[in-house]
Parts: sequence; structure tokens; C-alpha cells
Amino acid sequence: MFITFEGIEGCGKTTQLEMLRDHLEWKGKRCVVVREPGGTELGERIRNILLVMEDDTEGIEPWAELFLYSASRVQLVKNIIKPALEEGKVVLCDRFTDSTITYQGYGRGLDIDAIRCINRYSTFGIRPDVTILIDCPVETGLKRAWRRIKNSEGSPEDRFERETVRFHEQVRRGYLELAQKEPERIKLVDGTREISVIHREICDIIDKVI
Ligand code: Z5A
Repeated sequence: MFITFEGIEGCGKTTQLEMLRDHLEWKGKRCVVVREPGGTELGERIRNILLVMEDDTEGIEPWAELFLYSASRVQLVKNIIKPALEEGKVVLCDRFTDSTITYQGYGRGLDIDAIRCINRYSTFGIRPDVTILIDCPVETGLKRAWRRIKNSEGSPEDRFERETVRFHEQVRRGYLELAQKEPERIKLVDGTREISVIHREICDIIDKVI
């Protein structure tokens, strides 16, 4: 089973993914947790370029950005996700192809059909069985992200945390449109509630599918 978590910055994906992993392991499932970009040696190096990039004076062109995310995904799918699924493990992935459609498509304005086509190649056709989309207003997500940065010494904001509110609004709109188009796969969860309440809803969704 392949489960992905999606949503705007600070929506609470990582928190909920870890809680779901604990729940599934408690039920005896073998889980593998990965994140995008990253999860492999090459992927982590690409993550550093994409998110940290302290000397960002040149900027990263949107198409270059798209191909870097895709390169990281190829390594992750081939080396980690595909083998784990073949061994019968549950793979929990923090962001996947929907992020590319919403961030590079809706956010940066790249052609969405082209992105879908590149996504098919970079995933070798592997698609999530279920996607948990945690939705919250942009201000809520950004406030949480900023609070987290303030509380963790030495971790500077990344390139996306420097983006405008308008950019994040477009990304959110993209997610909501995707959820409308694919309600079977994408489960929309209200992320404005208490962490434990959201966790219970996600467990119910996944327990039904599993
Ligand atoms: N990206 C892309 O452009 N194209 C692609 O194809 C892919 C990705 C795959 C990865 O950043 C960036 O790459 C991402 C999109 C882009 N950037 N953005 N935006 P990342 O992995 O470093 O960051 P992130 O994915 O955005 O996650 P995040 O900032 O770590 O947020 P989160 O995982 O959604 O939230 P969290 O870490 O679980 O929670 C954030 C804080 O809020 C934390 O202190 C929690 O304790 C708190 N929290 C969580 N839930 C709640 C609730 N319910 N109430 C109150 N407080 C809460």
C-alpha cells in the first residue's frame, strides 16, 4: 500500500504522517517513511539545492526546478519505494507527484499536461493508493511554519517560505481542484482542528482502505 501526504506549507502533514506510521506499526504493519524531495543520497543533495540554496542570487528557473524534483523522485521510486512495495510494506511518503502539479503547475504556471507526462516517467507508473490532503488556510499554515522556524535554532527559512501569500493561495487552489477531480484517491481532511482529532480521522480513512 502506497500512501502519500499532501498540502500547503505548515498544514501538518509531517506530524500526521508520523502519527499514522505509529498507528500502523502498532497494528503490525511494516512501514517505510520517505519524503520528497530527498530520501536517497542523490535526493538529499538535490533537496539541499532546491530548498536551502543560500546564495540564491541567480534563482532557479521553473523548468530546472521541475526537473530537479523529478530527478530526486526517480531515485526514490527506483531505489526505495518500488522495492518496499514489492516486499509488501506500507510506504508513507511526505509529498509526491501532486506537489509537482500544484507547486510547479498552479504555483509557477508550468504546463500541467507536460508535468503529468513527466510525472509518469519519473514514477515508472507507480501511483498512490490513497492521498491524505490536509487543507488549511494559507495564513494558518504559514504561521505554523514560521513558529516552527523560530523555535528551531539555526534552521533558516527555505525558498518556499520566502514565496508570496498569493503563490501559496494558488497552490492551495490546485490541491482543492485535484481533490475534486479524484475523490476516490484524494481524501480531503480539515487541518484546522486539533492534532489528535485529525489523527483519528486519518486512521479511520486508512483502516477502512487497508
Ligand atoms: N515541492 C515542490 O515544489 N514540488 C515537488 O514536486 C515537491 C515539493 C515534492 C518541501 O519542503 C518543499 O518542496 C515544499 C514544496 C516543494 N515547500 N513548501 N511549501 P519541506 O519538505 O521542507 O516542507 P513542507 O513539505 O512544506 O512541510 P513543513 O513546512 O514541514 O510543513 P508540514 O509538514 O505540513 O507541517 P508539520 O511539520 O507537521 O507542522 C508544522 C508545525 O505546525 C509544527 O510545529 C507542528 O507541531 C504544528 N502543527 C501541526 N499540525 C497542527 C495542528 N493541527 N494545529 C496546530 N499546530 C499544528
